[in-house]
Amino acid sequence: MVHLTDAEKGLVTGLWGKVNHDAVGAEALGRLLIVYPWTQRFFTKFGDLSSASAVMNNAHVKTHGKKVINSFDDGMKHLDNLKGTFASLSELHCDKLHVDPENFRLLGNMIVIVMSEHLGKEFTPSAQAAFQKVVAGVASALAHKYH
Ligand code: HNI
Repeated sequence: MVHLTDAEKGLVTGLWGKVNHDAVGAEALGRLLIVYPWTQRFFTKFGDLSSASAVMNNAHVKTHGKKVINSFDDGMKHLDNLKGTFASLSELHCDKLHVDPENFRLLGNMIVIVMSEHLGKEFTPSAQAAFQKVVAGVASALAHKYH
């Protein structure tokens, strides 16, 4: 269970409000598929993922990245109830999609990297520490219903 102080919550929601969510989602999913190529096995229907530029320009990656980040954004609005917020998605990823929950942690790290790229110096070490708690919390909420 992750716990954020009020100051950390203010920090993460403030910075989250400054980035383009759809762009962050698309870039984070794209990086996941490039850095950890075995994650491509879940997305064979996306078509050409044969090179880094093919992945980053793939329209399906962009669309799915937006979908994922919209859901992540929902979590940002419910930092005190991540488990409840992601309960049904946890069941879906376990029972229907068979996604290994380790992948949620990997994607969380990609979201942090892309946030850092978008925010530059504003993404201070304290901001990163708070944000890492959020992505860890989302990953553990998404893994919560696994059996
Ligand atoms: Ni994920 C579908 C949210 C991480 C593989 N995923 C979804 C949907 C949402 C979603 C929302 C759409 C559900 C629906 O159609 O009802 N996924 C999230 C969130 C995270 C996440 C919030 C983490 C922050 N998903 C991942 C990861 C993988 C993943 C890390 C695999 C590496 N997700 C999938 C797959 C689908 C999916 C596969 C179905 C895609 C499709 O369209 O068939």
